[in-house]
Amino acid sequence: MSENRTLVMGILNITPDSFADGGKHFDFESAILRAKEMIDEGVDIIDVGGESTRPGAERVSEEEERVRVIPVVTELAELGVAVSIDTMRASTAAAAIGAGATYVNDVSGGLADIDMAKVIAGNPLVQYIVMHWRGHSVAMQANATYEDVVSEVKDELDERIIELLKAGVSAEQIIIDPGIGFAKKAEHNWELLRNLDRLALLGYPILIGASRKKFLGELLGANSPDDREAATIALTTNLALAGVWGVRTHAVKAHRDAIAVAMELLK
Ligand code: PMM
Repeated sequence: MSENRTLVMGILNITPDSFADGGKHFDFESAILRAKEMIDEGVDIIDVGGESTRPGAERVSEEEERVRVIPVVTELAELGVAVSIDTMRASTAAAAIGAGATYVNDVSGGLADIDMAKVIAGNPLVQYIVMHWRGHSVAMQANATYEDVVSEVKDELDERIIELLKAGVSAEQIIIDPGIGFAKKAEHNWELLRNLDRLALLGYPILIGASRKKFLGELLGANSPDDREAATIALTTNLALAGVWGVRTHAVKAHRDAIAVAMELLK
């Protein structure tokens, strides 16, 4: 899939309330239309989510989540694009894998559902994105306290990895993500982004989800997520230069272009 470049994971939120694209692709037809646009723009993986994780968001029921995501996962897998399911629930992950998803993106890194590790271990061809997390959305900003954010995120991810390996997940399945904006203040996000080489010492590929997030708005005075796109592209260029495995973004073409520039600079 890649020529050893950073991959673009395109965001497809089937939710009424995600911060940047909530409500835009809430019905099946508009979700598929948006996915096809992303495929035309060169997306590597489409990340389908049915539950908003923005700070303060309420959880959706298991049934509602499945009704939102499974038909979309099925259709996208049939179109031949790599599909990731963004879920904290083992049952949703299992259903999505059955429908053709080959990545499970779990913002809780397995902490929200103890059965998740079993599902991942039982599907050795599936890759598992283990994000750093300190509790559900309603409570998460209260947990944004660190002495040394880079060491703590690294150690907490390491604990998750040890548990996953014990449960039978293989090292080749694991991708790590520091969880930009999840129980983190702007200064924590920047500190992590400045020190990805320290997270890389864990020995796993790194995914970064910074697209249009609030810390970029705080830097620029940009309240609207759309006004944070240029800053997101600047970040992608640098992340590609730093050799991250993937970026999770709303726009696709601009990020493929930024990565192409970075690859040329690295030659
Ligand atoms: N951020 C969001 C949702 N899912 N998954 C990973 N792996 N990393 C992230 O940073 C991440 C995520 C929240 O953003 P959204 O509301 O735009 O989906």
